[in-house]
Amino acid sequence: MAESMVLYWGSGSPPCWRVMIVLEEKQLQGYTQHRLSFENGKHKTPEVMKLNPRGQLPTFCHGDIILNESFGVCLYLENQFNSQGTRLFPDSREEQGLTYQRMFEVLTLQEKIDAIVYYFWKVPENERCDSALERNKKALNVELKLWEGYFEKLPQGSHIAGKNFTMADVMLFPQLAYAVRFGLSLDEYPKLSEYYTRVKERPSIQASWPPHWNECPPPMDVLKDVRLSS
Ligand SMILES: N[C@@H](CCC(=O)N[C@@H](CS)C(=O)NCC(=O)O)C(=O)O
Repeated sequence: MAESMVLYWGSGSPPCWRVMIVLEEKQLQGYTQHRLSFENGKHKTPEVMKLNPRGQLPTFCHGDIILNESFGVCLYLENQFNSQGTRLFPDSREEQGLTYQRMFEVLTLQEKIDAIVYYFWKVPENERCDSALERNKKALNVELKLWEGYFEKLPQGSHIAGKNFTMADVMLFPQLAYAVRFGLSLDEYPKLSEYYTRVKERPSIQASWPPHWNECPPPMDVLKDVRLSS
């Protein structure tokens, strides 16, 4: 089945990583991969633009079906391969509700991380405003404390929506790892830290770990003092 799948992806992109984790969890290894370089603008080639007019990654094809929103791809794969590999939505009403809630909340976490990382990427040094940056760091600290609080209410060793790994973890883990890559220290968030260390070892995460993270040091550590912002 995976032979009729093609994934265009970029290393280190949390949206691409989500899709790759689901492909691993659903035992859909063997799909065709096109790893493209953002630095060289390979995500804007006519081949990609034809599939995704926004020129963004991931872009995914399954036969003649094209999907280029990471949440859409993940939900499609879970529905199409429901009984294969890991079931990513729990049966119980409570855990299912929590899974939906947390997986979409990750978009808020992503927004708060991006507000800082993209600020450094896009705004030239002489145009940066310290107070805006400090405000964004405080907002990220508040957001991380919220996630820390979610784990405090769960039994030790839980995933974000309960005992098992779910679609909410598929969304959360890459975002957390991305923040760590850009300097976030989890020392002030012990539950998140424990979760990060444990889930990092999961086979689907290891198999899809961004290859260039193993090869190159991070280009910046802009999130290093977020925990001190309160
Ligand atoms: N909503 C999309 C966002 C995808 C996205 O933002 N991809 C980034 C990489 S993380 C990208 O391709 N950026 C290049 C660009 O926007 O030109 C999804 O979740 O799949």
